[in-house]
Amino acid sequence: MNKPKRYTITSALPYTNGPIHIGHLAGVYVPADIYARFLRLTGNDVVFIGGSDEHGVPITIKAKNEGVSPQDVVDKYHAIIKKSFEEFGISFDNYSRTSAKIHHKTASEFFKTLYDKGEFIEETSEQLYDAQANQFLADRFVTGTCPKCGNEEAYGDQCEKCGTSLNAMDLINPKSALTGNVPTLKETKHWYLPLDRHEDFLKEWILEGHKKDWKPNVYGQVKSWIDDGLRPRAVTRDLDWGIPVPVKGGEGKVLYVWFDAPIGYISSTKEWAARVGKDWEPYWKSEDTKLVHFIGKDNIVFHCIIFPVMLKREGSYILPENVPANEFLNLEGNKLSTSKNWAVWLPDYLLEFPNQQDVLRYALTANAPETKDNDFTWKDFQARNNNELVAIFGNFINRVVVLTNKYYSGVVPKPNDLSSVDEETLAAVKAYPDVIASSIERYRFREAQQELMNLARLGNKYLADEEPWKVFKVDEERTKTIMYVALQIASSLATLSEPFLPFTSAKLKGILGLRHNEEQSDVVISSNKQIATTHKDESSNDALGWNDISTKNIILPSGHQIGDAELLFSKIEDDTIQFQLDKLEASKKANASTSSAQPPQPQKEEITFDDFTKLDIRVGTILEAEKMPKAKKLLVLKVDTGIDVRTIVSGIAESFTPKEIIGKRVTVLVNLAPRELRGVVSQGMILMTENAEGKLVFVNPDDANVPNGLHIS
Ligand code: B3M
Ligand code: ZN
Repeated sequence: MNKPKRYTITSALPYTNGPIHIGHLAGVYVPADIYARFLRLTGNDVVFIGGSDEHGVPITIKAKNEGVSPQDVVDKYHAIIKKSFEEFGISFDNYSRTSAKIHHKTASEFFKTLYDKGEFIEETSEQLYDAQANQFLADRFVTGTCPKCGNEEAYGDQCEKCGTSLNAMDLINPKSALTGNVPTLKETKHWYLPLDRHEDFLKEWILEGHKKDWKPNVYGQVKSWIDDGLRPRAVTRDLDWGIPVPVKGGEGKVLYVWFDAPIGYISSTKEWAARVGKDWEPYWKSEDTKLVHFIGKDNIVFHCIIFPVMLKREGSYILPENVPANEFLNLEGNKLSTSKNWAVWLPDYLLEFPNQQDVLRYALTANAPETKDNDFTWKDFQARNNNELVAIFGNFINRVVVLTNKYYSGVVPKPNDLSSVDEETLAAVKAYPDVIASSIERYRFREAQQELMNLARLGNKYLADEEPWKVFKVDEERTKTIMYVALQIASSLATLSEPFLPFTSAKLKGILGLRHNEEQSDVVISSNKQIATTHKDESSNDALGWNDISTKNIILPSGHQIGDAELLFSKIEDDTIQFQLDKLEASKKANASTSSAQPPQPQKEEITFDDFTKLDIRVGTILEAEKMPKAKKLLVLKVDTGIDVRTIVSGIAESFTPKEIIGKRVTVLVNLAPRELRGVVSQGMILMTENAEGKLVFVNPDDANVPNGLHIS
């Protein structure tokens, strides 16, 4: 086994403009967590860093759309994201946020250091401007055609289709994302990081130094950018949300979000170190620390080119040892999309699948987009659970625990002479820690998890071949040996599953009466309920470590008392899966109708709760309907409101015949002041909206044809 090392593991800081979904989990957080847990279990000094990315245009746009301040947006989503990570068992040592004071200070000082060293170019030039919105257009404020691949929806800082990093001025046919206007040009001053000056460094460090150990997808992207020639990159923006530019002439400007966000890893490390009483500097500045960034493929340029150049030019930092970026995860054949609600959201999953964190972790790792884009389907999720976790892992453990309780009241029996099959089986078990470790160390988490399942398969096969339930009837002594061997496999699984299935591992250790090393995991079990806690740093004594599985002669000694059987996994039924598929189908319908309808009208002026309670809205039934004489649009209705039967004149005659609406259930505003229309007093109003074709319909949100956001009038 390798000598223990110091590791700084970072995971991309999610933008706080929405909750976490399975794409984030599969691409970044699950692999990073497996890696961090594994390294802790193998005795390394690990800090696993996370935090929220709270600056940048996506936040500002979200705030504008919701009519709230950017601070409101980040507060809301930071809390949601942080909580869902905790519940999902992502074992961050620290989860910070880029609006934190310590981050503003760290990022500001970093900029200042580079500025003082003359690392920036200061330049005034014409930039895209939206005169109507009174706003310079960079990053996601502007879209246009990518000059490299022709994608018409490229952003001002990056084309998500081909991954190219762009400057807003590079876009062909740029369009303001705020107003849809064609931008004009206006002069402004910015500071640029001259990446072109650092090509030699990047070539030597990555193209020569990391050709072998970086993933081909990462290496390939980086190589193609360097081969294309790098250009200076603006690191400041004309925005009012972000970290103020801390130098003269920077008034009213902020740091580019991709300048400050990666520094967030450093600030979060500082926050952690201060909390646990450690020195943060070795984790970022000592040559014997391994720095590893877990990210999605759209973040490669920032982590492999821009941030390393910043670190290098600052002068006192180490560079990443690896950046194992993943490709993208799709959902049921379509690209994940926050705006189209085409996603499986983590907070929803946690509510709808209580105590089943490990099932999602397992399915995402089994299908991880490590080398190419991959697809998540609910059917696959169900199959992974039912055919693998339940049928292989769970089944093996259950048989071992049930039989041990049945034959020996839960006491591990004393083995007799081992047969050659026993010897081979135990030798095979001992090989697993190294096999799995070797995959994890090469960032092949799918392969590693498959090996873990192979260990469970080995256990199942051993039981199926040795048939202790039959042997018990004829040879009790031999049965003891078989059960002893099977129990060794079960305890190995309890330990080796920890990085992948932390909740299951903790539960299984509980069942087997194994000590759960809290330093190695942050999951505790209390009376069947699974809770994620922040892990403690006090080490405990006799918990089984990763390497003990290969080095210890006896993993679970004879005489040791185990607990009662408890199911580790349960079958997921078809209707559970159908419910999820129906939810996605509903998103699809909502999208189809929203895109064909007019864009939603802006929200009206805010009202107080008291204003709202003044409205008396009831459900009613139309009892009678007839045309108002000489009025094309009006119908005279008799409506049962539950309080009374009243007359309401409604302007819906062009959309409905009287006949088709008799008996219809409707929503009625009953306390609207009576109005006389052509001599008939109307006592209330039926609430209506328009469907995708612009036809008037009754308010009935179950009607899939009614898009969200339409005015009720
Ligand atoms: N917030 C981008 C993203 O969520 C960005 C990552 C920052 S890592 C320093 O895709
Ligand atoms: Zn492109």
